[in-house]
Amino acid sequence: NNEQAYLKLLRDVLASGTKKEDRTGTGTISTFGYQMRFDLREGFPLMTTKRVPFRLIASELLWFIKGDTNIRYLLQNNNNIWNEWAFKRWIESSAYTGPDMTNFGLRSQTDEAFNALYEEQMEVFKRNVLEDDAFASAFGELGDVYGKQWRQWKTTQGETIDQLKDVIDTIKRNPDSRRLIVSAWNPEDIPTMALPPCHTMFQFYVADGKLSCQLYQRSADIFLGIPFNIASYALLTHMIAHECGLEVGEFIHTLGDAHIYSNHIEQIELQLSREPFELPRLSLNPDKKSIFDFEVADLKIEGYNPHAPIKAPVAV
Ligand code: DHF
Ligand code: TMP
Repeated sequence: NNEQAYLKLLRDVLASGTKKEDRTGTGTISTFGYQMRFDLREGFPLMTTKRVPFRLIASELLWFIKGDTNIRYLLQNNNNIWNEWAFKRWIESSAYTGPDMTNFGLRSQTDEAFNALYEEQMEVFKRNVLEDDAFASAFGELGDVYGKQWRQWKTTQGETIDQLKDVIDTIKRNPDSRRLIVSAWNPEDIPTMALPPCHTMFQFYVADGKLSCQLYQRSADIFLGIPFNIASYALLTHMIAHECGLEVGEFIHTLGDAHIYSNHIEQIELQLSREPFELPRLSLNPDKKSIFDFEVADLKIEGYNPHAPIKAPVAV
């Protein structure tokens, strides 16, 4: 089934990846250029060989669709996946006066006393983003990341382009178009971003009444990021097909630097020792017609009975 494409990626990179150092200082095994195809009619590609939290994928995607770039909304949805990157900006700002948090990502993995201090600072940070409006607008921000580029790409004329709305309108009016593209990669804005976009640009394709989507991802954390990215774009494709009255086709995932972090290898061996179960199904609230009206409760996954979660440290 669909999950085999991902398990093959794990096996291929383990078997034939090259050792490569990286920005985070963790170390990786990496390959360049890789493609997976997921037939969305076969089931929803939420991996079953470890539990992947769909709720976090749904709230992150709705956050992109809202055009939001502040982690406050994620925190309000009990979603902590972007905290480290906002926190990094906070501790590097001149307003931060707490204990030294330099290189917290790596240090918290090896130094227990430091980790306790870090967790305490992170709790304070989260509380401030949730409760203090001024703090949230200054330090909950990730910069001009996905939501901004999808919904409000700024032009040289001082106007904005709603790429997401435009692409949906074009799918409805001119489904044969070969220009159904949304780009998050905006070179001018990269310096403002806490992390330059990993899922860089995506294209839609309509044939035989089915909507397909291909994503170009420049950098891929195969164990932690990729299962989220696959489910997120599968969900987006379903939502847009729903609005446009189309069936779903394929999700095609094209990777640039596809890497396994050196501290994820045991976890991957455990995952590869497991047999996949049947994939779940997605159910979208039929009363919501536009993707801009969906809320978390309108997106439901049914029949998901995965293996246990597998924890791994995220490279910051
Ligand atoms: N940096 C790196 N090094 N890898 C990433 O995948 C990544 N992803 C980002 C931001 N920066 C990144 C945004 N997406 C997790 C998943 C996706 C994600 C960030 C983090 C993650 O840690 N997933 C855990 C569960 C987390 C939870 O339950 O809160 C997992 O086990 O899948
Ligand atoms: P980089 O900017 O140095 O490439 O680091 C980004 C890391 O985050 C890299 O390991 C890829 C990973 N990543 C994903 O795999 N998926 C995502 O959606 C995001 C935001 C990051």
